[in-house]
Amino acid sequence: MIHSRRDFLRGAGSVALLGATGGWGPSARAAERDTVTLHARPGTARLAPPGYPQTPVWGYDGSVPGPTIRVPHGQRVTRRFVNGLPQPSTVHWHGVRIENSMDGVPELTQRSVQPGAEFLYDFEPPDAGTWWYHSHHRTWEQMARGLYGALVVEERIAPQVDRDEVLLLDDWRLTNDATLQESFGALHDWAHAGRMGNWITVNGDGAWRRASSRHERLRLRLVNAANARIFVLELQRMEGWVVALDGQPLPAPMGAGALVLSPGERADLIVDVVGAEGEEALLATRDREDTYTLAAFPIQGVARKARLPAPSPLPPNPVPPLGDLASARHATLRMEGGAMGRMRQAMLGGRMVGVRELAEQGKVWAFNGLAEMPDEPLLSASLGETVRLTMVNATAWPHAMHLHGHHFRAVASDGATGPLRDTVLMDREETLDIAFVADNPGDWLLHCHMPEHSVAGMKTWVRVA
Ligand SMILES: [Cu+2]
Repeated sequence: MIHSRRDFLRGAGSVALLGATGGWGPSARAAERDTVTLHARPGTARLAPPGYPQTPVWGYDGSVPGPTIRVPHGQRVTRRFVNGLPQPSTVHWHGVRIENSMDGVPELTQRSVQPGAEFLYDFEPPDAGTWWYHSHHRTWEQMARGLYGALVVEERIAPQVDRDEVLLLDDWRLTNDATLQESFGALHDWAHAGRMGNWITVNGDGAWRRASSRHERLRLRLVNAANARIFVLELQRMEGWVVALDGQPLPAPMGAGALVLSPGERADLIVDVVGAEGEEALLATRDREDTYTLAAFPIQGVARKARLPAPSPLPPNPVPPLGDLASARHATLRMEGGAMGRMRQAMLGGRMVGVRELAEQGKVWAFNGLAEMPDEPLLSASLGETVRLTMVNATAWPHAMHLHGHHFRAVASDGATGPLRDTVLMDREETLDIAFVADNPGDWLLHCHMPEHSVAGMKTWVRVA
């Protein structure tokens, strides 16, 4: 049984549907029969080093990561999602400025897909770039079990590189026999940094390595697929540029020095291998004083005598420019709670509840004094309107704030704007203004991308109509 896009959606979600019913003529039904499946199911993965058993995981098509979906810009992505899990699930296409009914958020844009049921995801990504997909139901468990993969939309005119590698970074909380620690939903994680792992993988491999050659040019598409780990990245014996953040090209490539990638974020790098033959070029991460290799590129041979010239910027995507910020629709989002926080009470189920009882109900954070998904949106914007949000992190923890369906820019106090992002890391006690053009109709989630924080109170939504 295929759940069509005309499936019941609550509230204003149906507004977005009016435009989505046109594709269901006879030809669409014929195409549906040939549609590639994306099958969420239990599987195993060799996450731990040789000598350890394989790890039972949940993966798309049973693998970690799921299949990399690569399409040329302008082509539709069509996948028949089949839920072979023992729980309901949905697929969220992170960063894609997608039509609302395809966004994969349970109870906001679609009903959860029950075990054994299916849902047809069918959309044309408006932007070229590096995107990814992951579960959006019980994300704190399902993403940690391995339900994620990459979605690459190739530029019509791609930069000249010798190789294009997608590197999905993740960490896992493994036991000594390489099974996942069944500590999903631990309130201690929810109230602190989230579910931090003890074993890091790249593309599901704890020792990812590929041969390279001197002066070879690589495009590295980095995705932070971890629940909670903030990766501080560095390159060794590779030099180059960041050419895109969160899938959106930078107007000018910037030096790929220190790079911080919080959960959900991506960075596209173009790098040259500059080490000597016999050395290893490395993508590494720093954790306090330690440096840990994520991906190794042993250097064998010479690709060319000298480095290639610096790359041109990637072609920009059709994201509308911000309107006047002084007259923009404005809302404030105050983030509270967590361990070592000052929150003493919050609204839950229509009444004010003290922190002890909140914790008993699995709620330890709040947005604007509310410890659950609000019935009313944080703000309602008219289609095409510029929106400015002031986010106040009044907690003792960093948070990776993610807006669905749109890309935004940070706005400095002098009015200067940053690069387009769909996720932004906010430090403890930081206040940050972001602005975006509300050009995508529907109901859109705004939440912390550390799923332990989101489920425990850090989510709200905006309406664009
Ligand atoms: Cu958070």
